[in-house]
Amino acid sequence: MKKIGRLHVLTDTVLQSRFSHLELARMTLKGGADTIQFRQKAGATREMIEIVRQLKQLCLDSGVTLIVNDRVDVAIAADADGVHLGQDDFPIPLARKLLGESRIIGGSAATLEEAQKCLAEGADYIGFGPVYPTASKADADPVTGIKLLKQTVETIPLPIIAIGGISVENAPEVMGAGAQGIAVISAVCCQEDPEQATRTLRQALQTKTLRENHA
Ligand code: TZP
Ligand code: MG
Repeated sequence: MKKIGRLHVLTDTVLQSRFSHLELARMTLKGGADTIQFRQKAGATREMIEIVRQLKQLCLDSGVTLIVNDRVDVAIAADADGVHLGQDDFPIPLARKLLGESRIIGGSAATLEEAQKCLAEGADYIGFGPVYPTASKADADPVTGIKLLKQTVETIPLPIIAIGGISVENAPEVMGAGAQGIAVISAVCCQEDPEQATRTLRQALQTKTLRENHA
């Protein structure tokens, strides 16, 4: 199985339209993203497969993991490394049957109970949040806050990737709560320079690691 990275960039072409999925991936790979998640809620399936195929080649060249949001069919067709599934999406146990053991399945959770359900169903990691308020998801669950993130990290024996309103300012707090990493949309895709924004976020994650190492 490919690595579940620490800095997941969700490519978004709705909140911003300056950059395509491929352009975002190219820039953020240069900036140090170690997981790219293709996230597109609408559009032609064939186009999605073609985009994800191209993303796969980019990610392969960089040794980076490629996840597809929602669409198990697109992930299989384009040979992505895994999928990310919300509570109302394709059920995790059925996705596992189709994808096998070697592909990554991430599950979304906004409560400890949902995280427990993802674990029981066989998820490989959990996207937990929104930890902070976010304007990027219309139907976002209520904000979890940092305390519930920490409790989930302590209870659920899976990598926890924090999501929702994560920025360079609050990333250290999230990592301090024990998250394996972060997943972002606006902190990268909606910035003037997505490559530099990714680099800065990467540094914010590493700062914490260095501090830990010296503790
Ligand atoms: N799931 C929970 S919050 C969220 C998703 C997809 C949106 C994250 O976007 P941002 O801009 O990083 O808050
Ligand atoms: Mg979903």
